[in-house]
Amino acid sequence: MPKDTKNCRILEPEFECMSREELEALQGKRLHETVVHAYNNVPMYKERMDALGVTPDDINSIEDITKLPFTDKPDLRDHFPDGLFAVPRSEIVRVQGSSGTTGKPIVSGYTQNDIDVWTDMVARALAAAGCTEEDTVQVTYGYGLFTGGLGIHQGASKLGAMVVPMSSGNTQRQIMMLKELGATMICCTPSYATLIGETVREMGIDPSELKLKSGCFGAEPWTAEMRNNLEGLMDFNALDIYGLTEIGGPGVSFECMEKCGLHVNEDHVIAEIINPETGEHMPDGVTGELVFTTITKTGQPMIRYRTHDLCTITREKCACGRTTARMGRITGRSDDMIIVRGVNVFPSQIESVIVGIEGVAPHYMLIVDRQNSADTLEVQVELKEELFSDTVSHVEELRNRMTEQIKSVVGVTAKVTIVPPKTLPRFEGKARRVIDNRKL
Ligand code: DLL
Repeated sequence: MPKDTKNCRILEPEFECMSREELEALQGKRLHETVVHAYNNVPMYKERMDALGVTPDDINSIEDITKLPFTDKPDLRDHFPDGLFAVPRSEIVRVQGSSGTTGKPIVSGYTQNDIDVWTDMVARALAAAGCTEEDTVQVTYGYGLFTGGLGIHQGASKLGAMVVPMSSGNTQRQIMMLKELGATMICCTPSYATLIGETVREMGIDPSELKLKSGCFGAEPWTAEMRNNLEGLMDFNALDIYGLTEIGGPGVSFECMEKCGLHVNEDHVIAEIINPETGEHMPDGVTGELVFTTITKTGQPMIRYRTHDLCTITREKCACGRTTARMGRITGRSDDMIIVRGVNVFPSQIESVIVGIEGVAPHYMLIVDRQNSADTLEVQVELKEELFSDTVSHVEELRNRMTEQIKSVVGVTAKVTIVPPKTLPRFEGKARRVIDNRKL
């Protein structure tokens, strides 16, 4: 794999490579300003702080952040659509949203300042993936309320790249455009990128006929094994990009070519890792729930927003030169965790087993059910075409191997079902791989 990493750029070294002391001083100052703004303009924050006996004057450095109350998704639903706006509606220039899994969407209001900040964060991410004005970026995230399409579009435009605003779907057409317009970068969910990569191969196109050199993939959890598989399919650098509507969309953090964690744009957000049960801070390197506080967002500032995403954080300097904190891959969401016979199971654990096995396609579904009061977990996997017609004993051997590995990684015995090639669902946006029939 010719992984050309020389184009990795640090767009704003004055912020991305600050010393920790300078960065924390800047964060403390911006945190204070944000808390003053939120306290004075959003009744929910004032009520919550008053209830804890905290005033904006108590918040002067990042250590003070633990004095502040948490915010969570139900707060956004309860104040839907504009109850958390901190400026008059006339100053809001955009809302973005996410569908969520239940009921009302989550929306966030952006001022022009917020759009500019977000654009800068995405531009940093794309630059780290090698993007310059010479590049053509095919944006295959959905456009609309979802932040993926417009977010990447804005960041790529800021860098002067040529944008191909495809939105998601219509895989054959995506590939035709990739070929004809010679995109050098593609941005979409990792599951959709995998489908595009497989379709490229099926169409008999050698990836070297495309000009793709890298892509920024996110909006859903994916594993290191999934990256290896994708890079093998497409012969490019597959980088992770993370974000959420409430905090500003994609670009909250991003991978550089070192591929060892996602750099948090710490001059715009403060990241904490907490114990999801107790709310206490966790030390660096220990997995916990990510919590973000925006420190430059004016339209709808978020204070200690609980993402429910689980990962670690390190503050060691990266070999790329950036000094910003790095998140490990998201290993799951605390609310996506399935509990099977009392054992916590994250879909990413199962993905790492399946995608690591030769001959098994990187597509799967997890079906949880309850029979005679006992939970059951079925893992449906596809074999690649060339193995499907293989000897029964070989297929049986693969099934046993997967069952054993799942048992040893997750601690639960799953029923592994092998289904014919191309029969499991494919996803053009975020993949939904768990079906829980237990109606708990
Ligand atoms: O998914 C924003 C985004 C768009 C990020 C494009 C990256 C690329 P939401 O729809 O609000 O926003 O969903 C946010 O998606 O809390 C995570 O659970 C998950 N997520 C986002 N990026 C990643 C990632 C966008 N790189 C929720 N790895 C977040 C794992 C991710 N999970």
